[in-house]
Amino acid sequence: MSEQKQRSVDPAVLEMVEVAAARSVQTIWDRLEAQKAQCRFGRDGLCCRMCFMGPCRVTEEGKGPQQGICGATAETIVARNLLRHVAGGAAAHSDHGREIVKTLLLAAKGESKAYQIRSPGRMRALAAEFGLPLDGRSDSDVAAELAQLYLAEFGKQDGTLLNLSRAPEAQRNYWRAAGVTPRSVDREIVTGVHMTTMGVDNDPEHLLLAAARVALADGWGGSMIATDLSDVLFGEPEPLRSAANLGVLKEDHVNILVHGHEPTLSDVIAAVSRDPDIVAEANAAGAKGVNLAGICCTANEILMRHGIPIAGNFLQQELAVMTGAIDLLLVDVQCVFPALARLQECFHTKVVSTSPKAKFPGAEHIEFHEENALDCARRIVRMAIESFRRRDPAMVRIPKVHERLVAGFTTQVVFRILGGRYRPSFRPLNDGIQAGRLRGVAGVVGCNNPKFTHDQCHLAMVRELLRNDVLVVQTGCSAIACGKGGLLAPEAAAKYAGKGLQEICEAVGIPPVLHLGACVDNSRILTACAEMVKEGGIGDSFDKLPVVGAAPEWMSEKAIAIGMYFVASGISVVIGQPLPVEGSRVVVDFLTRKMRDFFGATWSFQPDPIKAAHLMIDHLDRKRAELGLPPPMYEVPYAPQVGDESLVFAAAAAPAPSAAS
Ligand code: NFS
Ligand code: SF4
Repeated sequence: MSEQKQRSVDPAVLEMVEVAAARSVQTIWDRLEAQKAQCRFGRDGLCCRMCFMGPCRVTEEGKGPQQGICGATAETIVARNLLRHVAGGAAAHSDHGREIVKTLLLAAKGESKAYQIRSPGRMRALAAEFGLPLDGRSDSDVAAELAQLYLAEFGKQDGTLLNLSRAPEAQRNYWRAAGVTPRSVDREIVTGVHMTTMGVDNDPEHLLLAAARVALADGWGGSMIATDLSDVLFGEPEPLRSAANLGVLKEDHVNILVHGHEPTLSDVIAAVSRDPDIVAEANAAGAKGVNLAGICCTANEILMRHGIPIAGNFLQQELAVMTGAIDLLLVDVQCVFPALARLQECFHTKVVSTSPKAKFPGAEHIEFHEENALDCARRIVRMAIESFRRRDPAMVRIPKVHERLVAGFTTQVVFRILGGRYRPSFRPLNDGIQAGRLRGVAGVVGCNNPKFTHDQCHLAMVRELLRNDVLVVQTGCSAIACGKGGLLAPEAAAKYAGKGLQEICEAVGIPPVLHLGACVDNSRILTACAEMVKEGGIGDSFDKLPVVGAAPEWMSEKAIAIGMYFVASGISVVIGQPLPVEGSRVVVDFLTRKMRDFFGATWSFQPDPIKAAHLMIDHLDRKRAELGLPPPMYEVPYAPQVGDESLVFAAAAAPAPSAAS
């Protein structure tokens, strides 16, 4: 990557990148450059390491071997690799979900002081949904049975996932016909990985349908369980105000940065850091208090439940440490740069890992178990106070950049806000779509990736969608990008939305971009779509709804799993960087065209965020036309793209990589 290409559109990031250079500290962008040209076989999915006769690299084009040593072709290798990625992503979300279920069980049994059932109403609603008896039973009794029921969702050998009952009948029929109805979470992941091992499944379509089944087990299983039970345990989010970007760090406070994904510890840290005796200890060390801020998805979790500000998204994790103001960085699992612990050589920041699943050489490991959560949290906050005493004020450089935002929307909250307290309903949303005031709904989600100018694609895409009267829902690092970019602020509607969307936002009192939470909370998009179908008038299955998804700067296997469960649930998805499948025309064709025959939706790849937004808008307009809905009420000057929603991919036209590259 050339120095010319801008690294970010975020002024706080640009400032810190300069600070890093001045202090000769490496950043992710430097390490990307050090990689030079990346391997094209890997990029296109053509490298196979499934057995150790290999590794093998193949091409479809005859410029090198067309088969691996075992005879596997490009299409088999590409499809197998993709299935493994989906399994990796689904495993991450779902293992997180499992920890939340186990925490619910502890809380129900009264075995941890740190956790209570903060939303018994939601817990009972879930229990009722799955047919558990409620009459005359205590909350803890019901919660214990509910937790056992959910635990079985991971490991049961028979039946299908319980949450599938939330999907419209038509969706379930698609799944049945394609043979992708997920049975249980762990089973699908294990079977998927088994199918990819040497000499098992060779049929690309069969492998890709298995990938859909694994992904569905994530979206409707592991992730949805994580969302529902986090709401039960940590409280149902409510819309609240907060702020995002590095400027939320405070020079005169002990700063603790939480980074990772599981809300179990960060939620307790949030409580402990406000403890009067902890605050007194911080004062004694010369600080005004303890300031907590988050990075990545754990940040989204505590933002929407406690209003705790966000320091930044994925690409800002090491820059936050480079402010010299982070006294302790607490990490658990997922999306944590291994480079972080090494920053301790240059900065006073103490890096503490907590998950039994993730250790970082050089970091202090304080293993966190739900049973000892309070003691563990206190110990960690005290370490932060000690670390503050070692902070060098001369090294502190906090960019004075942050934006105000509103977060904390859930399917239930939207239900209530739209319909009012006495008649909660999705009706006003469906009405808005039917009348053409709203063109449709777009879920814009996913990561940052240093191959793209940081945050630029998220902001450009979302602004273009808003201008065209598309309501945007967000999660993960994309939500953080838009929070920092001012798109989650209350005044964003007046500034960025088209006329129709503005009218809706004013009438029902919502911002034009709804922050739904962390990446596991993409499951909220599924439940919201189910409510839209139930409300009626805009299609009886997801693939008929004017709804579309995007991940413009994705980088994680988790994003592949999410995209796959969206598409397999009937919601077409546009991603920035293509999936690593361009080495096989058969696989590209399946994902971008043939999946429509099975699920009514496809993948598209489009790195340009404006072009991608237009693909999405065209898709929404097409869905509207198919439903017999009127065209959008307000014209926006934008020329629709001609042609199919799936792009013609470079791989289909350009020569395949040669074996020599
Ligand atoms: Ni999602 Fe959240 Fe961010 Fe990407 Fe990583 S933090 S789980 S994977 S980088 S959006
Ligand atoms: Fe090569 Fe086949 Fe082994 Fe893959 S499974 S590494 S293609 S021999």
